[in-house]
Amino acid sequence: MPANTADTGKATTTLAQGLSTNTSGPDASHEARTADKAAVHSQKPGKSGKSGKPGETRKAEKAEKAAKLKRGATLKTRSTQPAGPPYASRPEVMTFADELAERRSLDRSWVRRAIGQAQHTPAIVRLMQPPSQTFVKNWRVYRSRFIDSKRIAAGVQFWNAHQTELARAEKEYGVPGHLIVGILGVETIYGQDTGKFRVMDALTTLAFDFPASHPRAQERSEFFKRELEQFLSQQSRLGTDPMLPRGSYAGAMGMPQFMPSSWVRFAIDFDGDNTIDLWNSPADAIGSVANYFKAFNWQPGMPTHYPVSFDTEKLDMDALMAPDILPTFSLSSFAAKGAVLKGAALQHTGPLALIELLNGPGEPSYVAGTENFYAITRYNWSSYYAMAVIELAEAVAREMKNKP
Ligand SMILES: [Ca+2]
Repeated sequence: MPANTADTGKATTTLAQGLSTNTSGPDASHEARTADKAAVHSQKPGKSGKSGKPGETRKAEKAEKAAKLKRGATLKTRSTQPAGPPYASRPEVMTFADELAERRSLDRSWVRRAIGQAQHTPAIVRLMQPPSQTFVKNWRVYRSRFIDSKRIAAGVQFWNAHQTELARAEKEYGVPGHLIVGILGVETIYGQDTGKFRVMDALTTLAFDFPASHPRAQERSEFFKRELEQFLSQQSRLGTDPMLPRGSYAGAMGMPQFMPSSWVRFAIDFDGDNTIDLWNSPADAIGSVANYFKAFNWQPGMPTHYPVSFDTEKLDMDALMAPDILPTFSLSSFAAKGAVLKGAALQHTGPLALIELLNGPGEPSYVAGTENFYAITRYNWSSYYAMAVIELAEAVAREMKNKP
């Protein structure tokens, strides 16, 4: 999900969203997605299995937890089912449809029919709920959902199968193949899980029924209205049925989980068949991710982050954390505030940010993030997401080296 801003939605995305400080994603795409949030919440006691005998409840909870972890907190078909009347019965929604048709010069009845058929989907609203007050981010838990032997093996397989396209993307866009492998692995396990919600249901539900408890409900709701508009414009242009595409609960689509606005701006045809297919063409997905990162100022050859330690005498944590993930500090100002770098980091020329990853009740983890770390957070606005992408990319690359 790229770029854009917002809650993007795939499970993964979701996850990220739950954990991130800045959520939002390629368009929200990634507000990251939220999978994590769902998974973490689902593990809280008392959240599930409220009916039935106590013993059964515990068993059911355990089974559900195991199943959720196994599938990366991905939603199953059951919860993707819409409920309630279609949006055709909501006058303000139909007014929006008329205005959209006017703005975009689309056929009014076609737009009304499309939006009118979309159905309110409670599971989507639930997934977009902000985390509870007591929710504590936990990088180790987050990481364990994305860096596992199954996803690494899938990454190796994907890399071997698409070496040519990955190398071409790197050559043309300056974006390393392993980063693209990391993104596609975290987003959808290389297309294995591209989301089961109808994009129309997701976008319409979030445009008109975004959970009011969210601190940025109004902003998010406007965001999804714009995404809905982009999606319908695109579907109209392509002459396709807007009710068919499926994606994350936030409407993120295909192998790279692009939100509609990211698709329109950054998706490319990279296999030369004159169509852009982010669901079925790994080459198009690879080229589109590379194009996305190039647009967000990926700098070829620059590391994403460096290890950092602290000089407690000089340490000014408030100052170091103030810019959050935005790279701001020169090497000398970083050092003056007590952030200690070593080795290759001392040759770095661009600005740095101190990235803090909370570990629940444990000690936080810290790294010095570069502008390329920041670029990854433009895909999904979460430092946890970015770190998971980087670590999956590195793990797959190591495995490739070990088993050529
Ligand atoms: Ca293509």
